[in-house]
Amino acid sequence: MSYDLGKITETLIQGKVDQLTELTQSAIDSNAEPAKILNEGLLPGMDTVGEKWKNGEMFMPEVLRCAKAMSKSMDILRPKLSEGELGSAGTLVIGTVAGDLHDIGKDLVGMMFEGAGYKVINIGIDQPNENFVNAAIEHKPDVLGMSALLTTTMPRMGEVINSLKEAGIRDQVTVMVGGAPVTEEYAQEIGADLYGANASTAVDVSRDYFEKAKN
Ligand code: B1M
Repeated sequence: MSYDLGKITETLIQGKVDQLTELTQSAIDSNAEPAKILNEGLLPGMDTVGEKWKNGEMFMPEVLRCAKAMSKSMDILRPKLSEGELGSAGTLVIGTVAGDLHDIGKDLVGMMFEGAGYKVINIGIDQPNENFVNAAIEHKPDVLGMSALLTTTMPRMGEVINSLKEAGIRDQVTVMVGGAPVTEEYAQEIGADLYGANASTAVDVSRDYFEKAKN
């Protein structure tokens, strides 16, 4: 049996969910290294999807299909990847703030981070402030991400940041905020480190931040 990582990349970019799942499973059955399938098959595909979306060559429904295809393949790979392989780029904890049930954008952000090599812990929707703080303590993520889609729930993000300060761990985690009503100015006002305008730029902003921090 043989496998073709280029075909995996191409099929992901085309958003063919079932075909990508089959190709991923067949690569596993052919004894391909799971990390190789991820790093040389799926991740380059997700990078291209992010680029195409940013350049206006792809639209939201297509991106969502690609993200779904990626996610299904990750379901096959995840149990076979070691901790180190899965989170080679870092860890993201992400959730939607209390009182807010919107999850499509948050999940897309999570999937794009996963596509960029992050281990992603998605704590879900309508998460009380303390759940973000507890998740930051438990998982020690590189990035703690909060999503809010309602003007009425945006203030929860600043409250979580204050709770992180009170817990004495504010300087141990990079906070990213995003969601349709959230702006760069608002992110600064509440003391977040990073603002993600959309799922693709969220990954870029985070990469740039950690690159700069290294130098
Ligand atoms: Co709601 N809703 N909704 N809704 N809903 C909006 C947000 C609204 C703008 C619609 C409108 O009136 N035009 C409006 C908010 C107004 C405001 O506060 N300014 C609104 C309202 C009012 C409500 C209810 C109050 C309606 C009601 O019941 N009267 C209610 C509230 C429920 C609650 O949360 N407590 C409600 C309910 C719902 C549904 C449950 C029906 C459904 C959600 C389903 C779900 O998520 N599973 C829903 C939907 C679908 C929408 C709209 C139509 C679409 C949201 C969406 O999924 N967009 C939305 C109108 C709109 O935005 N056009 C609307 C696609 C998604 C990919 O984009 O979520 O923006 P988005 O995410 C982007 C970026 O924002 C960014 O990246 C994502 C990908 O590019 N991003 C981040 C998001 N989080 C990020 C985090 C980051 C970084 C980037 O770092 C951590």
